[in-house]
Amino acid sequence: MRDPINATPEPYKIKMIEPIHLIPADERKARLREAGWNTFLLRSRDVYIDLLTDSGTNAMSDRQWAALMVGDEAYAGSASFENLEAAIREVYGFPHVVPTHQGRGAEHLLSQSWIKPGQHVAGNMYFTTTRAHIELAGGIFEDVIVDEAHDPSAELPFKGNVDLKKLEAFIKRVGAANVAYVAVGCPVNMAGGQPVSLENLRATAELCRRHGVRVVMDGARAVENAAMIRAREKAWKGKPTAEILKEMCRQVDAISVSAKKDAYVNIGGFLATRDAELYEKAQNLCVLFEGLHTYGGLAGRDLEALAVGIREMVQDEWIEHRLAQVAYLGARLEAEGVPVVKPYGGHAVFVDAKAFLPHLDADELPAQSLAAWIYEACGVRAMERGVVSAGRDSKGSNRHPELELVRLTLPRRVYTQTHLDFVAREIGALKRRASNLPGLRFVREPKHLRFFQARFEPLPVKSAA
Ligand code: PLI
Repeated sequence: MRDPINATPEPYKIKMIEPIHLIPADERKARLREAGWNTFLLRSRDVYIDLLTDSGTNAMSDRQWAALMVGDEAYAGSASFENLEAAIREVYGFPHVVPTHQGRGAEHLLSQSWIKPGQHVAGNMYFTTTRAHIELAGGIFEDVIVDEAHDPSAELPFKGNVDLKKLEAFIKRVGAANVAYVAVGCPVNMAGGQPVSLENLRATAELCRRHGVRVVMDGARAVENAAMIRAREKAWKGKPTAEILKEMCRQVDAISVSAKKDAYVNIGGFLATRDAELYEKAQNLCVLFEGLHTYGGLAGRDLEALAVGIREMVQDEWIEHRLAQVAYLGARLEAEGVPVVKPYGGHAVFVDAKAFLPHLDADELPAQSLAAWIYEACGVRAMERGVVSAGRDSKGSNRHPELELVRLTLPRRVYTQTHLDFVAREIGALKRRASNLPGLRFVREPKHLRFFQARFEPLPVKSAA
C-alpha cells in the first residue's frame, strides 16, 4: 500500500491561477468578529486557504471550460439537456433525469413527490438539507446507521453502512405503509465521509423490497463511495470505479445528486430515476420551483460543463488522486498530534473537536469555536459539523450528536501539497496551545439550517483541568 504521507503527484498541471493572500493576524481577528465568529459569514477575500466545502468550489478542466462555449441557451428542448441526459444515462444508468439548480432542489422535488405528511423516512445519519426537506414535506426522519459511525476512532472500512437490524425494527414499528422511502447517503458526509459497502447497499435494498419500501441514494459523492469500495471491499478490489458506481445505482429506485461535488462543476444537480411515476411528478414540480424540465434552474452552458464533468469523474486516475490527497492531509495532521476521524473519508479530514478542546462542554460549541480559532490562527476556513449543524428537534431542544467535528474539506483540483502542509502545520501549532481557547455562545439563531447564518460571541477563557 502507498504510504499516505508520500504525496501522489497531481494528475494535472495548472493553466490559470487565482491569487490568494494571508491577511495579517490583527485583521483576521477583526474580520472574525465582524462575521459573528461564524466561518460562513466571512468574506472569501479574507480567507487564505478555503476548506469550508468541496461543494461548487472545484476547478473545472479545460474540456469543461470549452464545453461552456457550446451551451444551448434555448428555454425549451435545449440540446445541452440532451447531452446531460445522455451522460447521466451512460454513467449512472437511470433512464429519467430531472435537472435542478443544485442538490437541495432535487431533495425538494423528491420529498414533495414521495412524502405524505406524518410518514417516516429512514436514513444512515442525517444530512442538513436532506432532513430539512423531509421535515418541510411533513416527514419524520429516523437514523438507522451502524453504531460505530458515531465513534470517531472506530477504524472500520464501511462506517456509513445501514444497520439492517435497526432498519427492519423501524419498518416493523411504524409499518411499511408509513415509510415514504429509505434514503441511503453514499458516503455519509456528517459521519466523516464514511462509505457504504456494496454488500450493505444491496442488503438494504433487498430488505426494503421485501417490505415494499422504496430506496433512494443521496449520490452527492457517490463516485468517492465507489472508489472507497474499490479500495476496501474484497469482492470489488481494483474493479473500475465506473462499474462500481453503476452497480450501486442498480440497487436503488432513484438518486438525488448535488453535482457540485463529484462532477467538478460550480453549480448544478439532478434527480434521476427508473420510476416513471416519480419522474412525472418531479418533472411537474420542477416547473414550479426550478424552471422548465429541460434546464431546471441552470444555464445551457452549466448543463454542458456538467455532462463533461460526469464523464471525467469516474476516471480512476482522478478519483484515486482525490482520495490520496485527503489521506495525505489526514496523515500530516495526525503526525502533528491533531485528533481526526478514522478512517479518512473521501472529501475531507474531520477534526475531532471534543478531543481537540476537551475543556469545553457541548453547549460551549467546541466545533464552532475550533473552526473560528483555526481561521484566526492561520486564515484557513473550515466548517462546523456538530451541535450547531444538528439544529433543534421538533420540541425545540438542541440536538446533541455524538460527533462534534470540524471539517477540513478539499475542493477538487484546487490546492497543492504545499497548501496542505501549511494547514497541518498551523493546526498542529494551534493544538499545542488549545487549552487557552474559549468556547462560543449563540447571539443570533435563524430558524432554518441555523449553521449558515447564526452569529456567536466568545465565552470567557476557561483553562483545561
Ligand atoms: O448544496 P446542495 O444543495 O447542492 O446539495 C445538498 C447536499 C445533499 N447531500 C449531501 C450529502 C451533501 O453533502 C449536500 C451538500 N453539501 C454541502 C453544501 C457540503 O458542504 O457538504
